[in-house]
Amino acid sequence: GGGEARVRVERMFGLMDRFLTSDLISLQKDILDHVEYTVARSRFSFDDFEAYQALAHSVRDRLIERWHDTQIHFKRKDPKRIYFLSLEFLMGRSLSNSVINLGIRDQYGDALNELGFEFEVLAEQEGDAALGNGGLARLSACQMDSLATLDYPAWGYGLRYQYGLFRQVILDGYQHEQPDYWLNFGNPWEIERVHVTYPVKFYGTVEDENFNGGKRKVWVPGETVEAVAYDNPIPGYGTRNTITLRLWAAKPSDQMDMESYNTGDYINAVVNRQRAETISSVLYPDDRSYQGKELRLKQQYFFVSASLQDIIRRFKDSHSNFDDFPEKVALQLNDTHPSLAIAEVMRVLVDEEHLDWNKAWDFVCKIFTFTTHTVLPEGLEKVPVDLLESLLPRHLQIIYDINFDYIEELKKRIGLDYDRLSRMSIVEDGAVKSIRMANLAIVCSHTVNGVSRVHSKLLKTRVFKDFYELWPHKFHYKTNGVTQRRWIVVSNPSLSALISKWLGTEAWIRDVDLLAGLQEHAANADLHEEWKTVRKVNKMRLAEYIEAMSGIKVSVNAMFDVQIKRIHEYKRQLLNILGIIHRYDCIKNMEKSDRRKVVPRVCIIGGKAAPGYEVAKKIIKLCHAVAEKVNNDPDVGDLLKLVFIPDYNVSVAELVIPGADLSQHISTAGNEASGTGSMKLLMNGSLLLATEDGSTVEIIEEIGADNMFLFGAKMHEVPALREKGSAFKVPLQFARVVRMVRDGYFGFQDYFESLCDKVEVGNDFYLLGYDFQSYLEAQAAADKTFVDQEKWTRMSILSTAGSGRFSSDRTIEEYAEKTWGIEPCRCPF
Ligand code: F55
Repeated sequence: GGGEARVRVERMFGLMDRFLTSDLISLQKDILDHVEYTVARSRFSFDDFEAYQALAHSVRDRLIERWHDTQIHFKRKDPKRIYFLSLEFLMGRSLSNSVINLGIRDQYGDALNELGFEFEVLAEQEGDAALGNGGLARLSACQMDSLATLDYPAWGYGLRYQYGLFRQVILDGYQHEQPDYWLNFGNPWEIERVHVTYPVKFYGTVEDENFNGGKRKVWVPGETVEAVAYDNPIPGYGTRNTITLRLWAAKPSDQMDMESYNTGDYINAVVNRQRAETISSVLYPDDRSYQGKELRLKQQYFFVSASLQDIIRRFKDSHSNFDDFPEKVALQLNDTHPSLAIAEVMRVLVDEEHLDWNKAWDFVCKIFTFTTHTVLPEGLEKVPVDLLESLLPRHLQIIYDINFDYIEELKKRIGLDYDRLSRMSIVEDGAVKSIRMANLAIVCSHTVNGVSRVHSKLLKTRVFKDFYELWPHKFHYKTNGVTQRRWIVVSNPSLSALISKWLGTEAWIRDVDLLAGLQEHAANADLHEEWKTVRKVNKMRLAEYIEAMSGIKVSVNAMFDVQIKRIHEYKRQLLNILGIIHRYDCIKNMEKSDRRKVVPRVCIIGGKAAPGYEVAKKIIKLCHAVAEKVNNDPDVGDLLKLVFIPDYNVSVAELVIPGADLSQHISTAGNEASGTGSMKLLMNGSLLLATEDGSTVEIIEEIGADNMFLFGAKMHEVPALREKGSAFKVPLQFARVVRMVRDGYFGFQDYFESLCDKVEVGNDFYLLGYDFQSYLEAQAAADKTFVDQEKWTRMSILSTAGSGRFSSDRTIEEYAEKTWGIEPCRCPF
């Protein structure tokens, strides 16, 4: 037996080429082999898309090798692992990011050139993986990149939606939504694990069962759906480590509908089985009015249950009992969306593994950590008890039991202050009795993190004040960050090369603090010239895209002013548009001879409105109506253009950000928990026009207020200003531009009426009127600076130089050391 096995193993090793090599010939041979055998096209006849597919498969092969080695290494070392649970990951494209992190971008470029292809052209063939809405989801993606790069033993878990975030189509200036068929053209970046499946159960009843002379609860579920794993390898940069993002897809289970086969209605039974797949069919657009929907709750539990079965199976593979569970497992809740995991861990440990309730509770309190991304109390998730009771009856009981023990403890701590007790309860006894998911997450996690310093302060003083007073030690923050691999190296290769040249090293790609080394060259004339050239080329690329998308020709000598983010009232795209109307109005009313003094602008706005968010949709329409007027006015010409970029997503961001001279982050102070777009733009040398909100407060500390254009009410002033309502005077110019919209100057008078009402004195919740004057002043300062190109360029260099703190590498290191208690586990080369 043993001898035969050895012979077999030796033969297998003899047949293996060891690892794939990445010299020119090997890459070309692999690409052509994939053209012929994977894509099944002739190697003498294939188009750009097929070339992309083959190229992607050759990269995938190289990812898989490292990924296997990493997983074996983790298994052998058995370190404490971090499991990052998130319902959203906004990965964007994978090709460029992968070859850069693998360190073979140049080799691929050369290999393709010889075959008559250009890497960049093929990279454009890839569609985005858009399994998320906005900042929260892109943050997860950046953090996965940092976890891999910093060698942490980490797994991401999420849902493999069949349809990602809707595609935005603009017709006559109105937003329409279309499904995102991202899987129709295949996905080379995932590995289907047909054998990694788990049953996930729903509905049914809870029964009492005799056990060891006593009683215990057993859940008798009514429906079973199968979760199938799809693994997405995430390569680190400058390391062999390649970690896993495991996404679950729903499939009908073998156990489903067995009886109905006997009814004779076989066809119906098979057709009905397919309904199981709806669970992972579509991503919910960030839309509060959708709270309390059964499908959403099903998605949450489906992904939580499958992930925990997987995590517990992995733990049991190398442990014979649960004693070490909290020493080996950390579970990170990305917002409240996965917080059913808390009840699920209790259920599995108590009902299935037969641990004592108190022991299980002790584990829960040691393994869960929670990060919240909102400042709005009304943004907090609530699940109606009726819904939970029907879908997950045992989980509801467990949540009630947790709440009972917790409230008893609480009474001992704070006495019988019933108002406070009811505010802090996990169960809300309102018109609709419901579960407060944030309260559940706070009670059961050992750490609650905010995403910026001011966000954390708001959590402590307002949103979660009661909890902070009870457990001050639980509350922390980790200022968000973004990965410089994607947001400089992938998306802005010429700036990347320039930075490496002036720093004399590429080490900043792993150690972003080195960017500060640019400061000493901030006044260097040679650097200025090269910096301006890089920026100009990026603007030309963006200008071409704008013309292709919208037919609008823009001048690269104009200042490119961008606001790209989800459309929300609090983010105040409306303030931007009203400012543009004011600019237009000024140009119109000027002496012709004065127009020469106007600094030309291209205003670029991009972002999606949630499908049910009427106000946001009206803002998009207003943007188009104003653009129509401004862009076709011969009095204006190149002095002002307004462009709405449709279907803003990660790959559009990669194009727009490097071409931005100025970027706007103008939320009403106290509303943006952090904001991460600002960090990407800062890294790319865009100057910021911003309010003192979320992460901008910390950006100011890094680059100094004189290197940006700040305006607006401060956070501490906002509550009083809202109360005062009409007590402050709104500038005449503001009244005038609102009036222009109201009077139909841009058409669609009736449609815009309600939008105008929203900013009328007394009704102006987001303080557009109050901030308008200082907004215009900040804009004027930006114009003035732009004329002084030397000053502008210096500020731009200092922006990049000061962006080091906003790398997700720093954020992840803080999480690892302070919150999760994990250590790097580096796979040897
Ligand atoms: C998605 C789904 C639901 Cl149900 C609720 C919210 C969201 C969502 O996309 N939130 C989101 O993106 N929040 C943002 O998170 C960023 C990362 O922390 C912050 O920078 C940003 O301030 C915050 O709005």
